[in-house]
Amino acid sequence: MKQIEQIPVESFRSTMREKGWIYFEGIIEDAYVDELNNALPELYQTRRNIQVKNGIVDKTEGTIHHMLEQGNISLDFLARMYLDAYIRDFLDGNYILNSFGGLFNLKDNLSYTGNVHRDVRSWTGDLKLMINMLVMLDDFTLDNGATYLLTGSHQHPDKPTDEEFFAKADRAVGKRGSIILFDSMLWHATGENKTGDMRRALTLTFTRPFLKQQLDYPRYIGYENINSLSADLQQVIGFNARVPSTLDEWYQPPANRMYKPGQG
Ligand SMILES: O=C(O)CCC(=O)C(=O)O
Repeated sequence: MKQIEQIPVESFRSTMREKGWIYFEGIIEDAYVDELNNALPELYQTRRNIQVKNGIVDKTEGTIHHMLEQGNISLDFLARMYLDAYIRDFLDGNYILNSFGGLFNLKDNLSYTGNVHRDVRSWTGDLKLMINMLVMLDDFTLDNGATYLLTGSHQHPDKPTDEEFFAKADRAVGKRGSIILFDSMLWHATGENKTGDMRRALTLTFTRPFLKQQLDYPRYIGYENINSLSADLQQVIGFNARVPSTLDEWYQPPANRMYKPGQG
């Protein structure tokens, strides 16, 4: 498990409490960023074909949803458990993947992520349910659409007006290979890309294990593949927090249960 501890957990905790977001520079080595970038076009095309087939085309160009599947780089990415100690601290223990996406922020072509939004729909105050991981696969600049983050907005239930948001929000300017973690209650938006080059990112969310995932990742990966996955991967994909669907699955000793101990 790779782990770069560059910020003491106590500082992480206070920054998340006060600002709601934190920047970790230089987490992913350059060659691996290249590997991720090289893998994205094929994943995008598969998903774009379905978006188009099903008429999901309004403001979706450049968006890649649910990259996690057997046989591509996403499982390897997840297995690296980047910033695990911080996510674990924020969510108070074991956590699972809620979504694993990617984004080509294209020139003059903002996707729906350019709308001011937050990624958890319920405001739960000090009880933290979800954290976002934004992985910079290119340098993020003011010109190519560095994310807008409204510092401190995770402390307030109400949505700011667009006017207030864009006047006050900070910009997530940073280096390729860096990661921003932010409280999913923080209001944010992708910035417009005015350059000729894509601004690529991975966008993941993690939750406490009892929250419903955006896609049933254990089923998508396949229950039959569980033994090919490390204990960390089984946990983070959600194999320890499944919902039984038959009485036989329900009546099991703890070690074989679909919903294991330690999942909240
Ligand atoms: O790509 C970005 O700048 C922000 C992505 C985003 O809005 C999200 O992950 O919810």
